[in-house]
Amino acid sequence: MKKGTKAIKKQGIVIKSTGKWYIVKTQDDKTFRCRIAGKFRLEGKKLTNPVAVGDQVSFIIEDDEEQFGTITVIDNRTNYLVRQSPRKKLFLHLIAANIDQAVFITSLVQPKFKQGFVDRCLLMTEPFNIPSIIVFNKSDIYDTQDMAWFEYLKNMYQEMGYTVLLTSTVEHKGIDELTSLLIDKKSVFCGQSGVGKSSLLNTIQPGLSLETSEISDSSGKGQHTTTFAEMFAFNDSKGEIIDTPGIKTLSFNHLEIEDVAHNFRDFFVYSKQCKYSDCMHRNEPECAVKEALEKEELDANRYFSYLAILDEIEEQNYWQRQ
Ligand SMILES: Nc1nc2c(ncn2[C@@H]2O[C@H](COP(=O)(O)OP(=O)(O)O)[C@@H](O)[C@H]2O)c(=O)[nH]1
Ligand SMILES: [Mg+2]
Ligand SMILES: [Zn+2]
Repeated sequence: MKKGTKAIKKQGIVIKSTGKWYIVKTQDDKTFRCRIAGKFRLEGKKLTNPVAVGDQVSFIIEDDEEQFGTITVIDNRTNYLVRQSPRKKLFLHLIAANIDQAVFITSLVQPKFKQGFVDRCLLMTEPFNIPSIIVFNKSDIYDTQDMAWFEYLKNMYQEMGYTVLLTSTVEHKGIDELTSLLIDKKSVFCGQSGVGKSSLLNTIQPGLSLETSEISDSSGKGQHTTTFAEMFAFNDSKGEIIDTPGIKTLSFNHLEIEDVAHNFRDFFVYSKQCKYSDCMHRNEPECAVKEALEKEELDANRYFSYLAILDEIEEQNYWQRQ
């Protein structure tokens, strides 16, 4: 701050996070490049990014002309999406904060579908009860078998209370349906790379021109790669969308195995009948979850996702607590 000037405090919302800089937008539509001082923790863990896109913050203007400031307060979050930092194993990474709903983009083919990834995504939204939409993109290249698979998955996730959509940017399928779900909401878009997240965003918001496909052209000019999360107004500000970088693997280092069990909502109907109240549904006797699995009332892949996450967390917590 310039000598002799009085600190001016402002409030705004973080619309972009580069790790080093946070772009904060004020009520009067001005943007400031802000830094943050100090260390921040969440759920007892250090964060690679203390401030997330969607955060409501207060900041001091350091240079009004250059629109540069320092964040001093992060308001309490109504909710957030968090995962293990992909680069620093002991750190958490905030994906987004204060959202109305999450849109998880997947495809059954190109790239090959990973149900475990979807189940991990839902594990991020479940603790806050954030409404989640699962989008199956690239329907134009699904064969009959894929379509039957889609119907199966759709029924399963719908029964659990999630919204499921089938889309194709090539055939403009399901786009209007998706668009209508975004009106007046702040939605975060997540997905593994290659599923068509950027293509979908370009289709629902022409003029956005996000770069698509993994191969960028040689000039590299005017290209927009999603390296950082970024929020933009959708449909003449009838909503907001937070675009996030493609996720390779989704892991959690802030959870206990009980947290996982409590957040698989389809298990919950059965787990009340388990003999032991702390049953983790692995090898315990008289486990109602495993009985439901044997009767095919529960999906086997959901159960495999669950077991994989439990094992991962147990191993991680074991090493961390040594
Ligand atoms: N067949 C088909 N290809 C698509 C569709 N949507 C996107 N793609 C292609 O999938 C590739 C990855 O798309 P992109 O939007 O960059 O995916 P992102 O990594 O999730 O952002 C590109 O080659 C797109 O042209 C679709 O609905 N059908
Ligand atoms: Mg992309
Ligand atoms: Zn059990």
